[in-house]
Amino acid sequence: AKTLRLILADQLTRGIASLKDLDLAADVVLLAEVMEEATYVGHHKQKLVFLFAAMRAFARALRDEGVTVDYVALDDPENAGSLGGEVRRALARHGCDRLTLTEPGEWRVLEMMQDWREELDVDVVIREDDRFLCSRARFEAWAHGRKGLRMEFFYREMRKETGLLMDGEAPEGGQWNYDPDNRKSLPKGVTPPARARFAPDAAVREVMELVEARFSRNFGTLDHYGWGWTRAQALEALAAFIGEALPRFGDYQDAMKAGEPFLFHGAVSPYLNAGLLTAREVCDAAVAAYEAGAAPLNAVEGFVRQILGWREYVRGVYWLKMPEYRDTNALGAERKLPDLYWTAETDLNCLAQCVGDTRDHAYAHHIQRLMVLGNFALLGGFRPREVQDWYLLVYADAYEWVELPNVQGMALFADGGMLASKPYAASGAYVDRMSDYCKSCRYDVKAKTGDDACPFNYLYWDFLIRNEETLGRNPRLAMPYRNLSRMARERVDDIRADATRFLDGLPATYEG
Ligand code: FAD
Ligand code: DLZ
Ligand code: SF4
Repeated sequence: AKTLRLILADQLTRGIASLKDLDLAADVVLLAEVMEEATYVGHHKQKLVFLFAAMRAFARALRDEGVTVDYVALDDPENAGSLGGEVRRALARHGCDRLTLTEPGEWRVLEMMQDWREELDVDVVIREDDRFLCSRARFEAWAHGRKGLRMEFFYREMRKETGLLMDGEAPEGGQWNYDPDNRKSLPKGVTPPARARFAPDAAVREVMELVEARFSRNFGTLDHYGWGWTRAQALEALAAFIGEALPRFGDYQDAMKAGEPFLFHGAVSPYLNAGLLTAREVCDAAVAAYEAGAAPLNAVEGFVRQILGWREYVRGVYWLKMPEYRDTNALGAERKLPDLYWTAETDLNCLAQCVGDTRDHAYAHHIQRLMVLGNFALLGGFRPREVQDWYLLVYADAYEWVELPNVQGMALFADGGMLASKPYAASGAYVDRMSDYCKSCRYDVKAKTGDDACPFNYLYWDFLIRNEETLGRNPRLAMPYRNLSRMARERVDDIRADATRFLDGLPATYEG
C-alpha cells in the first residue's frame, strides 16, 4: 500500500510509531502548518516560532535521508487551514490508499482523527504513542479501583518497571524520594550556570517574520528567543544541563530569583513535548551522570521523578479523566482573569517577575507556575477555563495533556482533590522564603492588613474563609482552619474587606 504518514508539530521524533516500517520507495510523510492548530489558542510567539522552525528542520532531516516529504507552509496559498483539509489534499495529490498516524496529545485532535476513519475513503491506522514510558492502558490498570491517585505510588511502580535508579528490588540509596534534602532557597553568591541558547539562523528568521506578520497581537516577544529547533541542538541543551545544572537541581528546585527563570532547571520541556528528546533518553542521561559520580542522588532522583513520575502521571490522568476534566470547578471560582496576566503590569513584584519571564521566554519554572502564578489564580478565584487557556498558550511546552492536570489538579484544586490532597495555597511568607522578589516589592510581606500589606497574606485567609464549606474538613488543612476559628471577628471582617477591595480593583478587560 502507498501510505501517507502525518506528523504533527509535537511528533518530531524519528523513531515515532507512525514512521516505523516507512517504505522509502512508496510512502509520503506529510507535515502541515495550519491555522486551525495555530489559533485554537493564541499561542506565545516563541511557541509558534519554535514549533514551525522545528517542523521545517525535521522535514529537511527526513529529506536528507531520502524520504519523500510533503511540507505545507502556513503561507502556502493553497493551504486548507486545517489538518483534515491538508490530509485530504495530500491523499488526493499522492494517490495514497492508507493514512498512518500516531495518536495525538490532545482529546480534541483524537476526536478529529477518529472522524477521519468515517470521512476518508482510505484505511486510517492510529498507532499508540510509545514515546511515553507508561501506556494509557497501563495507567488505567494502575488507577482502576483506587480512591486517590497519588503520584508517589505510581512513580514507584514506574521505577520498578523501568529499572531506573533501582538496586535490584530496592530503590537506589535505600529511599524512593530525597525531597527532604531538596528545596533550599538560593544563597547569596550562588550564580546559575549559563544555558545552551541558540541564535536564530536564516531559516528561523524567516519563521519569525511569518509569525510577526500573522500573529502580531499574540502574547509574548521574540526578542529573547533562544530555543533550539533541531534534534542536535536539543541534545546539546540536554548535555549542557546535565553537565552544569543537574548537580544542584535538587537543592534549588524550588528557589526563585528575579531575572533568572532557568536557575538549575532542565529547560528541556519544549524539546521533550515536541519530540526532539525522548523521556527515556533524558532520564538515562541523568542516571548516567549519577553513575559516573557527576551528580548526587538527591538531584538525579528528583529530576527523574519529574519525568518518569509527574510527566507520565499527568498524561495518564488526562486521558483517564477527559473530557469532563476540563469543566471541573470544585471551588466555584468565577472571577475573570485579571489583565496583569497579559501585561505584567502590577505592583505585586512576584507576579510582575513571573509574567515577565513568561512573556520574554515562553518559560517559567515549576514553582513560578505553581506557587506564584497558580497560587494567585487559586486565591483570587479566577475561572478555571480562563486560567487553562492562559497556561495553554503562554508556554513553549504547553499542550493540553500536560497543562490541564497541572492547572485543574495542582494549581486550582478545581478537580476537588484528585491529584493533590490539599490546595497549594500559600501566603506571602512562602514567596519571601523561596525568592528575592519581596525585597524589591512595594508591598510589605510581613504586614497582614492595611494598604501596604502583601495581598497574598489577606488573600490566603480570604480563600480559606470563602471555601470553608468545601475545604474545612480537609485533614491537611486542620491547622489553618483551627487558627481561623480563633481569629477575632473584626480581623476576619478586615481580611474579607481587604481581599474584596483588592480583587475588585484589579482591571480585567482582556478577552483572552
Ligand atoms: P524541570 O524542572 O527541569 O523538570 C524536568 C522535566 O520534568 C520537565 O521538562 C517536564 O517534562 C517534567 N515535569 C516536571 N514537572 C512536571 C509536571 N508537574 N507535570 C508534567 N511534567 C513535569 N509542563 C509542561 O511540559 N507543559 C505544560 O503546559 C505545563 N503546564 C503547567 C502548568 C502549571 C499550572 C504547573 C504548576 C506546571 C505546569 N507544567 C507544565 C509542569 C512544569 O512546570 C514544567 O514541565 C517545567 O517547568 C518545565 O521546565 P523544565 O524543563 O525546566 O523542568
Ligand atoms: C501546537 C501546534 C501548532 C501551534 N501548530 C501546529 C501545526 O501547524 N501543525 C501541526 O501539525 N500541529 C501543530 N500544533 C500541534 C498540534 O496542535 C498538536 O498535535 C496537538 O496540540 C496535540 O498535542
Ligand atoms: Fe509578592 Fe507579596 Fe512578596 Fe510583593 S511582598 S513580591 S506581592 S509575595
